[in-house]
Amino acid sequence: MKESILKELIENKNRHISGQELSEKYGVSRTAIWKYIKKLKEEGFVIESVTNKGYVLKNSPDTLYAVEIKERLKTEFIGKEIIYLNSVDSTNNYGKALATQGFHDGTVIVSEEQTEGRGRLGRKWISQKGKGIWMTIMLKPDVEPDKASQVTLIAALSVLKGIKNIKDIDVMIKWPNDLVIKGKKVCGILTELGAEIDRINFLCVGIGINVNGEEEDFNNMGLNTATSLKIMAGESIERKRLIVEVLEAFENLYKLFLKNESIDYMLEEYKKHLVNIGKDVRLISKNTEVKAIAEDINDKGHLMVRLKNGDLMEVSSGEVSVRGIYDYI
Ligand code: BT5
Repeated sequence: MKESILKELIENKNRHISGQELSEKYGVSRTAIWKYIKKLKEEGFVIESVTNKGYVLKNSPDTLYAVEIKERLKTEFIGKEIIYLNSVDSTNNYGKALATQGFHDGTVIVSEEQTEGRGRLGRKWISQKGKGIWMTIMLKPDVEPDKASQVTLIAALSVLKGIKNIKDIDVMIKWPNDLVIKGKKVCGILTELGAEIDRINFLCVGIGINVNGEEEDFNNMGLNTATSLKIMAGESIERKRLIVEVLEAFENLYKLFLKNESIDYMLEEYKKHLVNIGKDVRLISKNTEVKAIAEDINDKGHLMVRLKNGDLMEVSSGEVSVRGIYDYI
């Protein structure tokens, strides 16, 4: 109900809407309407109330209510449905549960905080309340399961484009699933797959972006390898705007992927922003560790590395963990 009232206020930004009108429309008392307005004000919405005229929205805080994101979003199907949560264990967990009930292709789950945010291989993803974007895009791509990992690269480039559309900062992609600024991690992506041998049932593309976290927050959490856009840009970034930019960029790239069943159309652009090329990497699998030099990304989204003996080897993100000697993890 609170979100419905907010939707009315957004749609009627140019006039006062009376408590009477809202109470008739939603079949609740005027006192109930007043209580929802009070709650919204407590959350930081600036709502002017004028006797005998009603309410008008003057300003919004940096919350991520679905109605406010949808109002700005110009996409065909990504984010047409948005599930907004105040708190959740993990938006990817929520997405996987949703997948068992059925969902609209492109549904986005976004939460103000995650209490058990996840990275890859059981690692933790710290997701401070209100300071970042913790969201999952739910997809049903009609492509073979072995192409699913390419969606991680699409998500990475979308986040990069979204950030750059707002602020020209020196953000780079670290294959396969990180974005870094000056060697520190600002975004991580976790793509999870529900599939049969030859068919994808669903894909959860989890995206975590540190937007307005402070230097001391990360230090206190022992995350000295992390940074935020605010730290790097020197000013706060509006999270809603960034979500809109990222989802719009994602839809454009993802539609081309579905059409071509490949990411070759975006490889050139992707590689321009890659930190890995020419860097030493360690390929870590269960019992072995091999040193190599990253040379290229191929059209399957795999990393091509040059081994010490001169052989070129193709590495997919699922097979081994690639860690740069230069980096932090
Ligand atoms: C990732 O894993 O980078 C994937 C992170 C995906 C997070 C999103 S948020 C929405 C969705 N719901 C989820 O539950 N997850 C997704 P990985 O490459 O394994 O990196 C994990 C490592 O990054 C940790 O071991 C820490 O060292 C570091 N880390 C944890 N929290 C961080 C943060 N907020 N910022 C930067 N680094 C962090």
